[in-house]
Amino acid sequence: VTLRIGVVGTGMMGADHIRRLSTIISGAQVVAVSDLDGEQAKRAAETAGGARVYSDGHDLIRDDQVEAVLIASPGFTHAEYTLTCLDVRKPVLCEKPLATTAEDCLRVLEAEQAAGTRLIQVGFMRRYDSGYRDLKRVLEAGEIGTPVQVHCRHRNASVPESYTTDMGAKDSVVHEIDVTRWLLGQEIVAATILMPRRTSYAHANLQDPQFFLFETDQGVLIDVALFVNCQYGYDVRCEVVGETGTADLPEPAGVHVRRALGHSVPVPADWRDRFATAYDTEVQDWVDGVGRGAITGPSAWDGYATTAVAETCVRALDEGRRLEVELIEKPAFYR
Ligand code: ISE
Repeated sequence: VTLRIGVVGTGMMGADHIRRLSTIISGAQVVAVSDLDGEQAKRAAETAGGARVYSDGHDLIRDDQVEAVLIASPGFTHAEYTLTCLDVRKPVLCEKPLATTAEDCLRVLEAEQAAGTRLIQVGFMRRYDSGYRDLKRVLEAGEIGTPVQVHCRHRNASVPESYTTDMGAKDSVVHEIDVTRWLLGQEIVAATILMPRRTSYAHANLQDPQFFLFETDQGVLIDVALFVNCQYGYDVRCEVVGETGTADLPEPAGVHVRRALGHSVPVPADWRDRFATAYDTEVQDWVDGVGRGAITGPSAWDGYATTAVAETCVRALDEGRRLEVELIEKPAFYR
């Protein structure tokens, strides 16, 4: 059986997912795409071998031919599209964020609970990366004892003019927020943000780098050094310090070249490259889960908790102080 999928948004991530669904994923077919940019949508439909083209994502979601929806439009549109999916009870893989405010996430949580069954998976692909999975296995096997600290680095070669200071938390560090919650099985309860010396390579509206300090409900300290104009490539690192040892996220595989008294390894260009296999595994897992009627990936609760932390970061940045994260009690539905 083939799952008929509609893809909302044909920009960078949408186009990448359409390519993936059409060439790598088994048991899926892209039957419809939508985008405000009609020309771009048409090109995307061609790469999918001739899908229907919509200008309005809500119309695509309501199309009877569409059985499941992948949302890859800009973040501020996610909540409304997800709510429409819930309205017509279609399973959805929503790229992060689930919504840009915690309040909107809560509307989605309520609608999903009212639907009575899990229909939403949020696109936190790092949970599908083999390196993060190995790291989680090491922690769960107790190999380094109880974790006490996590040190993360998140670096992008550069970002466009449209990337503003608040996106550091909302667009980039959300990945560390989600993946450390998942690695530790703990919620983040407080955030402090520091603004170190600004790089001369950042555009005028952007504070870069930024330094995040998180505290979990069990007192683990997580630091994330974000630097989105590092110039040299896409670099994500994570070290967990336990009571009896440490564990590092493995570096991506690549050919080590030693020549002319030097030694080099390639650095990925961006996240599509670094996490390509993770995205493939994520989307296949979602397609298989929908087929079985059991979605098991990152839930709407994870979408809510990460957005709530990211939102707290933005306020902590504005107010220049440590702030606690206010989370609702986790509904039984998500336990
Ligand atoms: C981007 O939006 C992503 O989702 C990437 O995974 C992240 O690493 C990057 O920093 C973000 O800008």
